[in-house]
Amino acid sequence: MNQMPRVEIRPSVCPHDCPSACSLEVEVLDGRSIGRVRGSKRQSYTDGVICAKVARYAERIHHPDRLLHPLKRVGPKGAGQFERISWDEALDEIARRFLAIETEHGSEAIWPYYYAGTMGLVMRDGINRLRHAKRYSGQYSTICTTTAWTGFIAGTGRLAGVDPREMAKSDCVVIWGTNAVHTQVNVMNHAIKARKERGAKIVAIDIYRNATLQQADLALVLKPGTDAALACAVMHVLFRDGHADRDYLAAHTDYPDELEAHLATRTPEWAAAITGLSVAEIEEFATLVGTRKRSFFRLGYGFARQRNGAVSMHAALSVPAVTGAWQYEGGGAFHSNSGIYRWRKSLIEGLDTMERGVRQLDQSQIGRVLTGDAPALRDGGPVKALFIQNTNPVSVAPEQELVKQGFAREDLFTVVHEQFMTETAAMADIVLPATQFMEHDDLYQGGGHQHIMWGGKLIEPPGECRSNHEVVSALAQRLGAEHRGFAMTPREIVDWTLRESGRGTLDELIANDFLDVQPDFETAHYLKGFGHRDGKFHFKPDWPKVPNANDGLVGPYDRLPALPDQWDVIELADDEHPFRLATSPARSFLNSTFNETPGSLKKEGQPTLMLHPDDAAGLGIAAGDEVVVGNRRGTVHLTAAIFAGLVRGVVIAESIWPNAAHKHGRGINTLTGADSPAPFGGAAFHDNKVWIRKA
Ligand SMILES: Nc1nc2c(c(=O)[nH]1)N[C@H]1C(S)=C(S)[C@@H](COP(=O)(O)OP(=O)(O)OC[C@H]3O[C@@H](n4cnc5c(=O)[nH]c(N)nc54)[C@H](O)[C@@H]3O)O[C@H]1N2
Ligand SMILES: Nc1nc2c(c(=O)[nH]1)N[C@H]1C(S)=C(S)[C@@H](COP(=O)(O)OP(=O)(O)OC[C@H]3O[C@@H](n4cnc5c(=O)[nH]c(N)nc54)[C@H](O)[C@@H]3O)O[C@H]1N2
Ligand code: SF4
Ligand SMILES: [Mo]
Repeated sequence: MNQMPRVEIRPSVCPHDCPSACSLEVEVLDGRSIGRVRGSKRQSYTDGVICAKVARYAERIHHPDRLLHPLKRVGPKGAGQFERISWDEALDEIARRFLAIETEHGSEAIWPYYYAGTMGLVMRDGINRLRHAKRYSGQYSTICTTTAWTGFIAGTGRLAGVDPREMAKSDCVVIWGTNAVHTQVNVMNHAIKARKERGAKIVAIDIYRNATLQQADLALVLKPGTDAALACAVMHVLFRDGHADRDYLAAHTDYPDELEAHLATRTPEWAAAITGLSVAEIEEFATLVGTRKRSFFRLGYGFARQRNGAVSMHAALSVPAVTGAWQYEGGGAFHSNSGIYRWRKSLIEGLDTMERGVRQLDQSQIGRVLTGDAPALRDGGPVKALFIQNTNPVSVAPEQELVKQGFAREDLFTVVHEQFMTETAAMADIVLPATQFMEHDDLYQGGGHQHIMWGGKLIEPPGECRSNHEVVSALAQRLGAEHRGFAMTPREIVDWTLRESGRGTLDELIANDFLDVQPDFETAHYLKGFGHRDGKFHFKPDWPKVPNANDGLVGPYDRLPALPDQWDVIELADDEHPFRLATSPARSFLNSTFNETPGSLKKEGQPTLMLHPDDAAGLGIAAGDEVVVGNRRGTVHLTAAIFAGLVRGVVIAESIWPNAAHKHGRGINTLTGADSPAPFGGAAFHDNKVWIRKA
C-alpha cells in the first residue's frame, strides 16, 4: 500500500520577471517534489493572490522535458542533434574555446548575455562578476525597462512611487498601459478592494479592450503611441476647470506656468483627433481625476514600448503633479520601486573588478551584433562566443531574421544554460541544464512592491541540473577569473549583501521570509522634495541628463519635446502598411516562459491576430482564416480572431509564442524593430506598421 507523503508548507518567492514578485507558499511533498503553490497571505502586497500559471507550477518544475544533463552539439547548427557529455567535459570545452577566442580576438569577442528569466539577485546578476573579471563585452540591458524608467525618472528624479498597497485607499485607480489581469494580477486585487470598500472608480487605458479594461469602470481604448496627447488634454481640462492645485504646483514643480501656457492649444478636441477617443471620454477622465484627489496612477510598461515611450510615460506622470494627488494617501503615481533598495552589488556583480572603457553592446540589438553591424558592435571586432543564462533571444528579441542568422553562424561558439530546450538552446554548441527556483537559494526584491524576500532551496534538482552560480563559479576557475565571490555560497553572498546594504542579516531575513522596506509616507509621496537636485517635479526635463543607466544618447533625442506633448516618431501607418501591430502579453505565458507547460498551451490555443470586424471584412478575412502579416523586416503567419474591442487599423498578436509555433518558423518578433528609441534606447515591441492579407 502506498503511504501518503507528508505535505509540508514552505515559503518561497516567484522568480519570474513580473512586477508582482509574489511571496509563495509551496506544498513540498518530499525531498524531490511539490504540489500546489499558493500566494502568501502574510506578505501584504501578495495578499494570498497569485496567477494561475504559477499556482500550477508543479507542471513546470516536474516537466518531462526538463534538461537534465550537459549536451554537446553533434549535427549542423540548430539541427537539434546533441549528445550527452559530462559536466567536466562541458566546462573544459567551454574554457578551452573561450580562452582560445580571447587569445586570438581579445576578451571583448566574448559576450555574456543574460536577462531576467530569474529575478533572483545572485542567479540573475552573478554572470556580471565573470564578465567584469574577464573584461568580456558588456551588456546594455534595454529590452524591457529603458523607455519607461527614463520617462518616469525624468519627472520624479527617482525610480520609486507611492506604496502600491495605497491603491486600496484610493478613490480612483488609473491603470495605464499595463494589462494587469495578465501581467501583474495583484494590482487588480488592491484596486478592486478600493472599489468595494470606498466606491473607487477604476480607469484603464490601453489600445484594445483587454481583460483589464473589461473590469474597469471607465475603459479608454486609444490609438497606440498617443498617450501623451491624452495626458496633455487631461491637464488642459484640469487647468481650465480649476482642478489644478496651484499651491502644490508652485511649491513642488518646476515650470507650471509654462506648462499651462503650452497646454492652451492641447484641447480635448485636439487630442480626440490624435487618440481616436471621444471628447466626452477625455472630459470624463479629466473630471474624475480632477475631482477625486486621491487618484492613484498605476503606470505600466506597455505604453512605453513605443518609439515615443519615454515621452508618453513622462506625460502621464505629469497628470498627478497637476492635480496635486501626491499629497494624499491613496494618491500619486507608481511605476516601479526598483530605486528604493540601494543594494551594494559589488560582490554579486564583481563591480570592484569592472574596468571602464570595455564596450557595451545593446541587448536588444543582438541580431545586429551577431550579423556584424558596425554601429551595433561599437565599431569593434565581431562577437565570437556567447554565454547565455535566463533569456531566450531566439524567440524574444526584435529583428528575429537577423537574430536567427547570427545564431546560425558556424564560427560563433554558443553556450546556453537553460531549464528547457528553448529555441536559443537549440542553436547552442553546448547546452547546460539549469536548476529552477525551488532548487536553489536566492534573494529577491519586488519591482511592483516594497519587499525584500528570501527564496531558499526546497527540493533537490532533477538529473545533473546546476544553478547559475555554480556554473559561473566553475567557469571562473577554469578561465582564471579571480574574485572572492566565486568561492562563496549564495547564502554567504546574500548575507554580505544584506549587511552591507543596511538590511540586516540572512538569518534575520530567513526567520521572517521577507522584509517590508517601504519608505515613509512623506518620502514615498515626495513631500520632502522630488529626486532632482532642485527638489521639484520636472515638467521640463533635461532629457540628456536624466539619471537612467545610459550608454550615450540615441535615436532622435535632439528633437525630444521640451514639455509633455504628442511626439510623432512612432511607426505611423502608411499606404503600404495600413495597420499598427502590438504584441501585448498573453495571459498564460510569461515572455517565452510557460510556452512549454500543457496548462498554458491549452489556455492559449494557437498564435492569433486580433482584427476589428470592419477591418477583417475589408480584407475578406473571417475568424479562423490564416493571415500573413508583413513589413520590411519580414512576414509572419497567424490565425485570424475577430474582436470588436479594437480601434480600427490596430491589430494585436498576444505573445510570445515560439517561432516554431508559426508556419515557416517565423514568430512575431520577425516584425519588431531593434532601432533605439530616444533618448537612451529600449525596444518598441508594440510599435510596428504592417500590412495584412489572407494567406
Ligand atoms: N502573463 C504575462 N505576465 C507577464 C509577462 C507576460 O509576457 N505575460 N511579461 C512580464 C514582463 S517581462 C513585464 S516587463 C511585465 C510587463 O507588463 P505591462 O506593464 O503590463 O506591459 P506590457 O506587457 O508590455 O503591455 C501592457 C499593455 O500595454 C498595451 N499597450 C501597448 N501599446 C500601448 C500604447 O501605446 N498605449 C497604451 N495605453 N497601451 C499600450 C498593450 O496592449 C498591453 O495590454 O509583465 C510581466 N508579466
Ligand atoms: N514581441 C514581444 N517580444 C517581447 C516582449 C513583448 O511584449 N512582445 N517583451 C519583452 C520583455 S519586456 C522582456 S523582459 C523579454 C524577456 O524575454 P526572456 O528574457 O526570454 O524572458 P523569460 O521568458 O522570462 O526567461 C527566459 C528563460 O530563462 C530561463 N530561466 C529561468 N530561470 C533560470 C535560471 O535560474 N537559470 C537559467 N540558466 N535559466 C533560467 C527560462 O527557462 C526561460 O527560457 O522579452 C521581450 N520580448
Ligand atoms: S503574478 Fe507574477 S510574481 Fe505572482 S506568481 Fe504570477 S508570475 Fe509570479
Ligand atoms: Mo520585461
